Amino acid sequence: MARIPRRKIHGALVGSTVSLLQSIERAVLRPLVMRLHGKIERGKLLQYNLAYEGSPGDIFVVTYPKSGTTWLQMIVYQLTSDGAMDFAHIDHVSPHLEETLMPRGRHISDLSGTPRVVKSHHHYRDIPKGPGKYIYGVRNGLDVAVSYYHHARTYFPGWKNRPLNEFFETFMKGHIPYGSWFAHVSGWLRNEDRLNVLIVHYEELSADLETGVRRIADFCGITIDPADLPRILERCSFAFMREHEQKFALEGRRPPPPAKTTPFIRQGKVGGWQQDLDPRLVGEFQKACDERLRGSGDDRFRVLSARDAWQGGPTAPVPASSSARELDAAADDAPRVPLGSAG
Ligand code: PPS
Repeated sequence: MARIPRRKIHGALVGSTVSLLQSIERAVLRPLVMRLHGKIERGKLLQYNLAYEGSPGDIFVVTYPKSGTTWLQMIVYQLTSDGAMDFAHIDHVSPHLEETLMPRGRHISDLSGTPRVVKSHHHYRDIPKGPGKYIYGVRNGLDVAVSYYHHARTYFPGWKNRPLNEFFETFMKGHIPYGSWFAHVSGWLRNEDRLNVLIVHYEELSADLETGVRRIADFCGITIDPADLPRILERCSFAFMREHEQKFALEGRRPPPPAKTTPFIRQGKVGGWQQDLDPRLVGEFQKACDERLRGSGDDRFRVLSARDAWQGGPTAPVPASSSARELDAAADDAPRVPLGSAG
């Protein structure tokens, strides 16, 4: 029988040890490190939130990304000031909690403006809680997904030339900054801690900006001087905000992305998804909507899905079925990556 050279045996042993160690790294160490990282991040968040001494005057503008956050920031700014456009970026008048304040160790109590207005994309469980006012903006999930895709193409490394279908699947899995849209929306609409939340639909603002603005003003305890109304409506219009794009786009507060193909104030349409998404994906989304958002049998989630159009009327908090709650808790563990670093 021919002898196998020792070098070969040695080589084979080293090879299999390396691949065993790689498998252990992939299957055990990496997930462990990620989980540990997640726990540290949660600890930091908890610490930050515990330091928050809420004030009834505080206003939080909260959304899942691409749901009309900037529009709401502009509405609140126009309502709470003389509306001058002398700010360099909207972030200077209502800073982004997790991208501008937290990383610099700045607290809401460090803000000097009155009222203190903060933007956040936090899930319900992560938001600093207090007696302030929380304006939660929601938008039909299909329009959110398409808008997020354009955002990803511009701001996320590696997405410039990837197709919408691929992004949509990633969106459905919640493997993007801020995780699952379904978990985000249902957590906020459920409002289990009974925060002072006003739900504002993107579709509602789009159908009748004046009524939407008045509803937000009422919620914030602001009386609109009739002389100011034309200015507020004009400055919150799509055309005006597009004209001042640099005061709203992400690159207003960081270097411009190399792959900017689409304006930040992009299209501003309701139902734009109908031109872009193929029916199979819409079907998947609708099924998930039925399971995750309508699990309670409550129709107030309807406007967010593919089938239904905006019917008008305010949205009240919604109880969820226990299965919807479990799904949300699982999705809530999605990595929290800043929208800016990834996009
Ligand atoms: S971000 O990056 O999460 O803060 O983005 P966000 O501001 O939430 O959402 C961006 C979308 O909002 C649209 N937008 C408007 N629509 C109508 N009227 C006005 N005034 C307005 N301002 C912003 C913006 O165009 C993005 O939607 P899409 O569908 O991409 O156009």
